[in-house]
Amino acid sequence: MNKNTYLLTLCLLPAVIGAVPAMAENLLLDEITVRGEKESPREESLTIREVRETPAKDIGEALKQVEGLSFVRKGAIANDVVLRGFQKDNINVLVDGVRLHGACPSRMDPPSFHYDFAEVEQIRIVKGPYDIENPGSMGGLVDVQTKKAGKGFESDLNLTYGSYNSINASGTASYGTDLYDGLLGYAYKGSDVPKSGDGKLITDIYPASSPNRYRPDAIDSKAYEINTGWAKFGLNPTANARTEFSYSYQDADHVLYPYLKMDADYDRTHRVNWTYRMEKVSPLVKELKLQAYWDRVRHLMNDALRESSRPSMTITRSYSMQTDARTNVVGTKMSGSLGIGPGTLKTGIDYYNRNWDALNMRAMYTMAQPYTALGMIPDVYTNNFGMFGEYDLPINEQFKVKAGVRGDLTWIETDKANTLVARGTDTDFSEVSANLQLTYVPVTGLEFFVGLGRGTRVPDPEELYIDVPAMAPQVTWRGNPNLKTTVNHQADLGVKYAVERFYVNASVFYSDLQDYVNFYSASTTLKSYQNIDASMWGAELGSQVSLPYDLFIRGSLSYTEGENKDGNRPLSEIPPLRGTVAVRYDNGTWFFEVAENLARRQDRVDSGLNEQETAGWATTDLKAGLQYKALSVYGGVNNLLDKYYLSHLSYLRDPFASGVGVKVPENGRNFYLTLAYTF
Ligand SMILES: [Cu+2]
Repeated sequence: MNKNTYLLTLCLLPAVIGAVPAMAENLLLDEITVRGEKESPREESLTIREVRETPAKDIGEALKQVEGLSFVRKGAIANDVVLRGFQKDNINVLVDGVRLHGACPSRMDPPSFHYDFAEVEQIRIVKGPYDIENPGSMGGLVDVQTKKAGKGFESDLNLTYGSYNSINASGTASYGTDLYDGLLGYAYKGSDVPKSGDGKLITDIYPASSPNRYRPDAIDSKAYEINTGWAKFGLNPTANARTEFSYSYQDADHVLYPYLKMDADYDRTHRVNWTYRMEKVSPLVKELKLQAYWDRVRHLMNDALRESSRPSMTITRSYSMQTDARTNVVGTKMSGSLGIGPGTLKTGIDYYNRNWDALNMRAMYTMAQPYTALGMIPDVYTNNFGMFGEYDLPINEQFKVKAGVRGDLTWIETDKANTLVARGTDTDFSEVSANLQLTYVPVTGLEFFVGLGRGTRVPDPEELYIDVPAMAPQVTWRGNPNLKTTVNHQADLGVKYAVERFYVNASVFYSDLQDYVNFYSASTTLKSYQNIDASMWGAELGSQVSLPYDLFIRGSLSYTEGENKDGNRPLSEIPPLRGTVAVRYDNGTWFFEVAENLARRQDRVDSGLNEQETAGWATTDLKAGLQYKALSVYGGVNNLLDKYYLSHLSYLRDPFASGVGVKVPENGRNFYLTLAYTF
């Protein structure tokens, strides 16, 4: 059997033996029921239980257990979500519908970096262009839903300790009555630098000659230190109305990014969200929702921890390069569900404004004026106004049709100049997105899904206006102010079979991408962005099954292929074929699980960016857990055999690549133990 058929067989195994009846009754079964019966085949979810059981350091890493999702590894934390082959602005990563962007032009702080696990209740994932409630869900949506207070007094404490002295400690306390409720939370995360399977620190990946290698005193310093605090208050003025106000502050310090040439000195994030919801307003108006939010990130990065910052004639500060970046977003949305005809019309309007400013200072940019501040992102304002409507029509017991349309107006304007654009340069976009979704249930438990969608996303301020000039032979990194909107025409086909103790979910998609924003080498000394015609296709397979004797099997398989049709070569940064199969004993009191993770080698690489092939790998994870009254204990070991391996998305394609062949390996064998106590 070759590796592909082996993977496929492993994943189908649960389906084959799923017909066997079983007896277990527990939380896992409930999750299987929810996934099997309530979720559309185009949706996935991840519960906080599943996150807590793993040693994942952030949401980006935790999501890798969902089929179709993977992440970009830049260091010990701050992993960036990849949905199928889509990443960055090709997907939306929101929290409670709030648009939160990172400040770093190198995505040191992707959206999912800015909240703690303890804030999270559940993560909802929509694959494909089927979310029309938000602008830009072109490749899909990841919406993190935060916890709210229950009735009475509740509190929980979580403490995880693991290899590399990693600590994740959090506590929440809440109190609620029928009229009002409140929740307070605090979390601390910190870790030393992890080691890969060859016993080396993940910061120790540079050749001795590289200016980007860590200084001896920094190579084994803290990998990150993050403090997060949050509060949420709710008021229910009537039985059918609720208003919520939440605030969160996060302070991340000293975060190492061996993937890049710089490290983060700090990231400081504020997030405010207010919502008002009314149900059963009238026979026509089933629901009315108002939302307003604001968030802000400040980010400072430099090379102070690297050899490149050693004092010299030109390097007169503690760094040779630094970027000071900030971004903030204000947004509002009004939406309602109306009972019109036999179906429900969901409609709304929304607006957001994002400001993004990044100043770059380099000792060596010009000899005459060292450390001149350059408008790397020239104080750009992005305004977006959108309207949407989605009609959900149940035709009969077997057929359900959903159709949605969304219109967006976007204008993006610079408030500073750089060497690429003048102050006041603006670009306008107007776009229509739409989709049609058909669900067919021929018999109970069997569901077919067909989706046709048109999703759009405008170029982001970085792709349009970024400016990092350099003197040849160094590579200049420059935006392209003439970029057009990317339009994705996608077809999805899904089938799900679910009975009480088992489900299997298979999906296939094809995506035709007009004006896909591609990063490319314009010359040997210039990297920029271009619109190209591209396509992606892929498939996912997932299943969970409950067997006799409290045994459970879970399997997943994901594949995506991307093609640059203009360049006749693969798209860059597409994850390889990947799968997991896990066997678990779980009697509701304690569990034990063995999981085997496999990835095929990725040989579809973009020669235009000098992308390199990545070898395949297999790792084994073990975990166990025990629940005793209010106390839960989880522990495990990941990468049991201490394999040295790399994810395909573990190095920067350029122009700030920290050296050819310098990749950030995955962690070697690592242990963790979590204690969770709920009052
Ligand atoms: Cu940064």
